Amino acid sequence: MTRARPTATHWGNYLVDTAADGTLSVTPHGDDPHPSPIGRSLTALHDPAHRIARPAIRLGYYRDRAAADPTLRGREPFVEVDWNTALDIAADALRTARATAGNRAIYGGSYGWAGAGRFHHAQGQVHRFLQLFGGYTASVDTYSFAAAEVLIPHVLGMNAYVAARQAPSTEEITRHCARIVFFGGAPQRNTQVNPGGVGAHPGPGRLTALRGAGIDFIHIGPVRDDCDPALDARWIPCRPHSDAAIMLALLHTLITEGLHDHAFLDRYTTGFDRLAEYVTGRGDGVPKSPEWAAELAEIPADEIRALARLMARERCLIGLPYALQRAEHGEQSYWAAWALAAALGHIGLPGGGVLMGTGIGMTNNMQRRYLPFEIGGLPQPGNPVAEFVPVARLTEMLERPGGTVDYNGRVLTYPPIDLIYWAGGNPFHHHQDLNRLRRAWSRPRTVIVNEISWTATARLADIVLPTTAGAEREDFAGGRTDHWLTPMRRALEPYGQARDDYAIFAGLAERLGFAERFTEGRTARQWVEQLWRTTVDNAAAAGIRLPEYADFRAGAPLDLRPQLPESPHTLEQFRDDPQRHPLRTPSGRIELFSRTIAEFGYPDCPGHPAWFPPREWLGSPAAQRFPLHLLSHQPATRLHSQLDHGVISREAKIRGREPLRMNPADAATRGLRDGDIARVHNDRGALLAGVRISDAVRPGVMHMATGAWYDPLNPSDPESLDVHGNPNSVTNDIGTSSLAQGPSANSCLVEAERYDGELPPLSVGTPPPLVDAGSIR
Ligand SMILES: Nc1nc2c(c(=O)[nH]1)N[C@H]1C(S)=C(S)[C@@H](COP(=O)(O)OP(=O)(O)OC[C@H]3O[C@@H](n4cnc5c(=O)[nH]c(N)nc54)[C@H](O)[C@@H]3O)O[C@H]1N2
Ligand SMILES: Nc1nc2c(c(=O)[nH]1)N[C@H]1C(S)=C(S)[C@@H](COP(=O)(O)OP(=O)(O)OC[C@H]3O[C@@H](n4cnc5c(=O)[nH]c(N)nc54)[C@H](O)[C@@H]3O)O[C@H]1N2
Ligand SMILES: [Mo]
Repeated sequence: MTRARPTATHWGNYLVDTAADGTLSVTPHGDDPHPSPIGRSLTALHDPAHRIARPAIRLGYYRDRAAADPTLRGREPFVEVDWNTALDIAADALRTARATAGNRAIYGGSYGWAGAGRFHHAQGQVHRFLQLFGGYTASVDTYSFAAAEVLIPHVLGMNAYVAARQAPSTEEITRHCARIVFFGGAPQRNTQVNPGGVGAHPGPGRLTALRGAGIDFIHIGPVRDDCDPALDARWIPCRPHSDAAIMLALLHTLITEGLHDHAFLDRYTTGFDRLAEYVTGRGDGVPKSPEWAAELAEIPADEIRALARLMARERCLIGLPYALQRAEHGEQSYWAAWALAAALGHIGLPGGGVLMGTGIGMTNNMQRRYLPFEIGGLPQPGNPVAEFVPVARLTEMLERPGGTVDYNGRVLTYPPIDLIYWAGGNPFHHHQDLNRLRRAWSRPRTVIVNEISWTATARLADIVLPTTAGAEREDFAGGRTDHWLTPMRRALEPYGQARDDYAIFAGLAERLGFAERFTEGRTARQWVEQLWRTTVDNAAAAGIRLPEYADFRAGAPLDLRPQLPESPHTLEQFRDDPQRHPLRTPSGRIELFSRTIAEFGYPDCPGHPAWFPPREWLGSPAAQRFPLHLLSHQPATRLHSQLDHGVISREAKIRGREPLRMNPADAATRGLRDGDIARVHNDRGALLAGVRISDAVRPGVMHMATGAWYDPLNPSDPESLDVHGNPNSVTNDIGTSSLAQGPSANSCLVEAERYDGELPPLSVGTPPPLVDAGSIR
């Protein structure tokens, strides 16, 4: 055995060791009381069935370069070439794209989580490289939180993540909060993960503390175990997407029974009168009463009324997972939740208000102590191209060059994309309606992908550049919402001929004439040390002492918590003195009516929270043909699509297919039994999944994780069956609304039936067909 080396991932810190026969072993770091089992999947890192060993060029592209037929992408073998050839071809493609259509024709949004290290972060690398190359069309916002990212600044005058950090600590909740009302629960599985790294997982212990505090937990949502059983929450199984209606009806009860907090509303909010007009029906003749909502949500009106009274009685926290806004009109449930909290008057009091991002936030690591400094990152010189698209409008951008799209009060024009460069993300996992993306993806002349593994995205590229994984690099990790800084040593040798993203971009920059500006003359190791020095300096300015790099590198992960000051909450300061600490909204207050949004004039997002029936939900006409609502959630067994081939993810699959949970009644009417393979379909596509029958899922709903590698049975068929079970084979690719244009992954109706045919083999379990350059003439 060699000595185990420390590495860091978005789901925890581990020690990695290699036995003489090459097998890997992974041990969680001793500082972590509840390590994530996902770490065990790291043993698959050197799996030759999934790793990309050598640079590879699609056959037609190898022959014809940018003149190759782009519609053959994903249907031809790859030619394995040496690095010089691959980098020459990629540099040529970049030059050609820039010369024909300008830098705006290069799409470099490259959304994705990549790995955890600060220097080797793929997005930082690709963006810096493309900026120095003259720029690229960028993306804004995230698949996680787009609707809130655009809405919350209008309502609260602050960044949505800053607002999410106003979350009370576990201790404040246990001391001051009488009741938490969750819309969609607080899935503990999601607390395994933290962007940038997580030194320890205190979550389960905090849950026990919450449980012991005598808090009344209420969970309104379609899936019972979204709330950890340890909380023993009362479950109100509503239809998915009825949350905004329920919140408006709760408001209706508060208003009609005079239970709303007049003093709070008068002093701290604007526009309550406009909202109240809508809620009571004075505006449109439709009172948003409990009876009205009961029909939409399929829960008893009396239960809504009783809940409103309970919420008004004592300190109450409203909890929302991000998932709620990953839906058509996702802005509305989030806005309505803040309006409801304002009417209750608990905003800015300890243990009250709104907690956004429940699973990841409720037992979060920070507990009010956020890093008061920036961790060093690769410098970004600035993007000379000003054009951008909302991140989830990817397909539309490729489909409609020159077309326009509304976004947050602006009209954006889609640039004509000639070349896509992706590093550190997997759009053929994360984007909605993958069959539609596959068609649009065949428009640009060139697609370059830096990847570790043969993901669907790599298979759909022209130029595939094999990248090292985090455990194969020296770096350090640190998340913005974590209080640990972790050294990463090279725990494994790079697989095959894989290179760091940095080395790949340095090689391209050299060919394109800006090597010196890209590298600044530093080796990777020198950059890591430089970023550490920046971190040390930034920390020192905030009064926090960090060791020199050599000591840090040789030592254990650093827990900064004892040195972190308690962060004041903007909303508490605002509550204390709204004149001295106004919010940065036009009114200085919480905007329950936003003139700004109203003046955008969007028919799908008016000036106050409102109910809009989504196109796809159980209450829509479409449900007659497709009567099941498919909710796709974050996977318990992996990070998105990463290490889908690892042991933890694989063990949960059913005959190799992604599990799908459904209610016993829905299964029975379709003759489905536990362990069967189901074909899930709608007009957009079809997928195979393994059936798990569970009464934790409300009738009419199916619950399935994202991230199984998309595996179309026949890549020549634009509507092909996905034989592996990626929910985005059937999800709908529409914006949340004209305001945010966020992803609406959860607004998806389907039908399911038993799949009795012979089970098609998985092609993602082996590399695509590869040929040697020597055999081509
Ligand atoms: N239907 C549905 N779709 C969803 C969601 C949902 O709830 N439902 N959730 C959405 C959300 S919230 C998110 S955040 C996205 C996540 O979407 P992504 O962030 O795209 O998902 P990942 O699987 O993390 O993709 C990261 C990719 O980077 C690669 N990688 C890792 N390290 C490196 C590196 O160092 N260099 C390079 N070049 N590559 C590297 C990995 O192999 C992997 O393929 O998915 C979204 N999609
Ligand atoms: N293990 C693990 N943890 C992760 C990740 C991962 O990939 N793996 N990804 C991370 C990322 S990128 C993100 S953005 C976060 C955030 O993740 P979130 O978006 O907060 O969580 P999800 O798991 O997508 O969804 C939570 C639950 O919301 C419920 N839900 C969906 N729609 C509705 C609705 O209309 N009404 C109600 N009431 N409930 C609904 C679903 O049943 C679902 O289980 O998680 C992070 N945590
Ligand atoms: Mo996310």
